[in-house]
Amino acid sequence: MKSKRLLCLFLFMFVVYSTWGYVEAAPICITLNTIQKCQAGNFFGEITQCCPPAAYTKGPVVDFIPKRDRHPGPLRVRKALQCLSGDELSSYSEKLWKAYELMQALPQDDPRSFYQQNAMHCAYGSGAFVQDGTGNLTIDIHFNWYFSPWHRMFLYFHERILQSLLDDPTFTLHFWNFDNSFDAEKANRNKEGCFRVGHFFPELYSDPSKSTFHANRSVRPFTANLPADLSILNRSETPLRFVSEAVPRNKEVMHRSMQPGKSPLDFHGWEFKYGQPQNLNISGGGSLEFLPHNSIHRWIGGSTSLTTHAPEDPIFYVFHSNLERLWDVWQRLGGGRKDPSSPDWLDAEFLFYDENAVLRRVKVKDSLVMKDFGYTYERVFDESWLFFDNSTLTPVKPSN
Ligand SMILES: *[C@@H]1O[C@H](CO)[C@@H](O)[C@H](O)[C@H]1NC(C)=O
Ligand SMILES: *[C@@H]1O[C@H](CO)[C@@H](O)[C@H](O)[C@H]1NC(C)=O
Ligand SMILES: *[C@@H]1O[C@H](CO)[C@@H](O)[C@H](O)[C@H]1NC(C)=O
Ligand SMILES: *[C@@H]1O[C@H](CO)[C@@H](O)[C@H](O)[C@H]1NC(C)=O
Ligand SMILES: *[C@@H]1O[C@H](CO)[C@@H](O)[C@H](O)[C@H]1NC(C)=O
Ligand SMILES: [Cu+2]
Repeated sequence: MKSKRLLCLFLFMFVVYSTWGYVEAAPICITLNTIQKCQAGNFFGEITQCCPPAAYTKGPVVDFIPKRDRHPGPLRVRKALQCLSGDELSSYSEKLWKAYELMQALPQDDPRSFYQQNAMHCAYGSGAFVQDGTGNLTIDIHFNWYFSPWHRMFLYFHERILQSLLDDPTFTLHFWNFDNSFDAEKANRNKEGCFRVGHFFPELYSDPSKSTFHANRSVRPFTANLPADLSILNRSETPLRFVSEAVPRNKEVMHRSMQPGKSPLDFHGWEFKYGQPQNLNISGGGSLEFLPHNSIHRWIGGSTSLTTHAPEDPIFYVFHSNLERLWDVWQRLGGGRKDPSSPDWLDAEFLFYDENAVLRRVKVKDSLVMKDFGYTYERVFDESWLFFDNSTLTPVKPSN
């Protein structure tokens, strides 16, 4: 444990006292120094100003080890939004809307504010952070293998802040099960879980009078009976696609994205190590990031299609919770699916603000097991795409 921690410290000292050209490959480490040297970002020509508020960059930095530091108690269950109903739906809606109202009401320069949630994602995603000691090598958590671990941690701290605002450590961010295009309710009536189609935009995020609403979306999420389109990224035109057309394509995309791949990088994305320039090639994203994730961003459209603004829409947090769920599903599917074993990935460190506005350091290697964070997901119908036969573009009847 200690020696790994030293890696990032050593790296920083080495870099400061010698020429960085000699540095061997090493993980990306965000330190207090990185945060303090935050600069204007540049995302494909958009100049961003999204550095953390200066008053909160003095430290301390406190290690966060999910298994040790999560709220005690039983695992919370993140549920599929399309199956919430009755009393559970009404009490959950009230809490959710209240939580975002409170977060949106925090001052802009409070790192826990809704404004700063977007800013943090923007800083990490638009080259505002420079690799310590390199002068001009910037950092990104998209288009590379940090995508899944970073977004899991980001959501986790977002959820802790919502819990703290509600003064309810059991509050749970649910998920948009956009990947389930198959209504399996009848066949699974007596089973525990959610088997309803999940590909329509969640209603909890569609009410203009509520804090989870965001007007800056394309027409698609506002169009009745229009399923999310997981292959929209791969077309130059973006016509509306109705159920019969989108469903087989979505299943095919999911089936393909969740394959073991030839190496873990096919799922996780290109390597990105200390000393390398930030990659802005979208092909660097792994199979989960590249198609389903990028397509959902584009399908919702408006500010969600812009990396530097996407978390301004509360829907961001619930479609990303489904993506990090899918990482867990992928790990458990086996069949050669294995996370990278390179220390350049495992020893990477990121900083986030917790519910007390304290900087917390989490390592990639501590983020690999979802349950360590204290939650799990409701069982849903992944068989929707799992048994898809891509040679015929038709679904195979799932065996239940
Ligand atoms: C970054 O810094 C290196 C080394 O100082 C220099 O050679 C390179 O031109 C710089 N690149 C940019 C884009 O400024
Ligand atoms: C994009 O679509 C083309 C034509 O439909 C297909 O050949 C190609 O494999 C697709 N690429 C991806 C990444 O889905
Ligand atoms: C992005 O990467 C892909 C795959 O390696 C490559 O074919 C493509 O030319 C790259 N695009 C740019 C703009 O560099
Ligand atoms: C949507 O948000 C983006 C990013 O903030 C902004 O550039 C754009 O003007 C907004 N569009 C509308 C219609 O408000
Ligand atoms: C079907 O999936 C397999 C395994 O991922 C892949 O090798 C093959 O190219 C896919 N076929 C089509 C038509 O996409
Ligand atoms: Cu992101």
